[in-house]
Amino acid sequence: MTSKTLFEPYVLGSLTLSNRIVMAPLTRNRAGVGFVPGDLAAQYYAQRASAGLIISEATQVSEQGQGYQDTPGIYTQAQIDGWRRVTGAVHDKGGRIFLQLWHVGRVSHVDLQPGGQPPVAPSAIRAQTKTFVNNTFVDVSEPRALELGEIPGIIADFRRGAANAIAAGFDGVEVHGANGYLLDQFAKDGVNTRTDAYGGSIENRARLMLEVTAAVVDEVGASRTGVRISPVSPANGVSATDPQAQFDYIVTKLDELGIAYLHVVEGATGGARDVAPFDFKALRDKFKNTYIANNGYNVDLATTRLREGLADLFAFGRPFIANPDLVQRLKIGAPLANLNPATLYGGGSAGYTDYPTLAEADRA
Ligand code: 8OZ
Repeated sequence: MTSKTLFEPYVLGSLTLSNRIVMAPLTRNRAGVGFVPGDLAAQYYAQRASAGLIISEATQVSEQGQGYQDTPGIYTQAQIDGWRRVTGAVHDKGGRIFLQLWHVGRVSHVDLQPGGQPPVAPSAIRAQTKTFVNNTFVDVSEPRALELGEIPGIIADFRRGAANAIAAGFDGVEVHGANGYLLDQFAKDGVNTRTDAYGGSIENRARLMLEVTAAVVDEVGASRTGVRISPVSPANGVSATDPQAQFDYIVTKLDELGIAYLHVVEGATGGARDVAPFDFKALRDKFKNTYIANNGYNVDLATTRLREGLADLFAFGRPFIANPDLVQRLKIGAPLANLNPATLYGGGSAGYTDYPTLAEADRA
């Protein structure tokens, strides 16, 4: 045991973070025309710049990669320019920010897809889940299976997204390999029934996530690359018969790529930590760089895990929404404000940039 605390600086690759608390990626559906993040987004992220590291909301790498209304992209010049204002505002406050690179795969709707086409997936299996489109929650559309010849284009989209993110001033990028989106769909056998090089064996199912990560590393460098996984999360209808073997393999290979961090959703995303038996320590032991732990942490649990050497950084998601000064509140043991679920997804400043800090609340 050591006496490390969450509130001390931490060196992540070439960056020094001011503390060990990470703002997890949070989808807020407030991008403007052209899926460009606007001034409110810059204000929202800057308000949360006291996090040791911010990971942006999931950001699609292509039109095809979009699954919900008004989520931002990172494939046009206007999007790069919009994000540059966000990164500038965060850096001006002394914060650090990575962009999360996203392709939703089958979790989409024809109304969001180029030419009204079906969403793409490893296999033509519809997700039992809903998406938010045309201002309402609807069932996702029936997907089609990606052809083998389309896979290089998907990898190229992630590569371009990574390059664009660096051009927009991000400190690095996180590959979204979690929560039942495209890369997690390929990794999990309940959803991937392919018989080519991207399905069947553990190695084949891991291939897309690893090839995408290798391309991103090649583009922006391993020290600016992280990957998020959720081995046992049933999010968006995925399932795996042997997640331990699947993710032991994936993490071994991610370690070989030398990426800066591994970000693990431990349990069901936003739900029970013990949804299924899984040895997360086995992943930690296979990965030598930074391990970011996520899901239902509080200061006590995070500090215990830190001192046991089970994680280096701790990502908090929903608590950051209503507590822009979450780090300070956790540090002094102040009460946390509750978020308003009605303003989570979509809308304007209400429930986005109007949650006060403790000091602002005291003055009011
Ligand atoms: C909530 C609503 C829409 C998307 C994830 C990107 O779960 C998401 C997401 C979360 O990773």
